[in-house]
Amino acid sequence: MKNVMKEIVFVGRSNVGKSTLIRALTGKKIPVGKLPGVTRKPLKIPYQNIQITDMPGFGFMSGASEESMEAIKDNIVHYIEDNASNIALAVMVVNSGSFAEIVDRWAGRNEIPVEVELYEFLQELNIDVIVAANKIDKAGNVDETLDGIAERLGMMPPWKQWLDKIVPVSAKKGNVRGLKELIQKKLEGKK
Ligand SMILES: Nc1nc2c(ncn2[C@@H]2O[C@H](COP(=O)(O)OP(=O)(O)O)[C@@H](O)[C@H]2O)c(=O)[nH]1
Ligand SMILES: [Mg+2]
Repeated sequence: MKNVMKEIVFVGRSNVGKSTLIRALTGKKIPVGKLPGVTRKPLKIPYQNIQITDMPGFGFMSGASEESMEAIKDNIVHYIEDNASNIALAVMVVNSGSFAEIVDRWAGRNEIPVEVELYEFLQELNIDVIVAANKIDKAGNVDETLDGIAERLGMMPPWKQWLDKIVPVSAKKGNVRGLKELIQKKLEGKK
């Protein structure tokens, strides 16, 4: 075995709460942005015997050009490709309240949204992905919201069939136990 720290990458659109979530999971004070796009480079956070990587957020950012948004996406893809052998797990963070709407808007233009593309890309690389449905504190009907997310990622509802793939969280309220347990379980399984 190579003597390098295994890595968990956190990916997601800007402002979905990646940094807040990593802070809630690890207790480490990492920069949390008032403005989207605070995390521009992969930020490496050592945690226990693993490295957590806070990836730059992709998608729309006020003040960013189309090219720089594309460049961020390319950076993420290259980073993941280059480090695939070391990546034990990916956590894709989504904003529960807007995920379905964003996917549908893109689908209406016959386009694939970045997060769906990334989700498929991770699967192709055989990287295990957990979808962290964040800001669930703001969702009206929790089950309906989670069904909508699962469905748009190709997982047939009800979402409860996919408890090892999708987990509701509220990073802001510190409600992240389900995710913590799932991460632990997946890492154990990989030993
Ligand atoms: N209501 C709610 N707000 C959240 C939650 N998690 C993060 N936020 C807020 O979302 C904003 C973006 O969070 P941040 O962690 O910087 O997002 P990032 O760009 O994905 O790293 C901040 O104002 C957070 O306080 C959550 O679970 N619920
Ligand atoms: Mg961030």
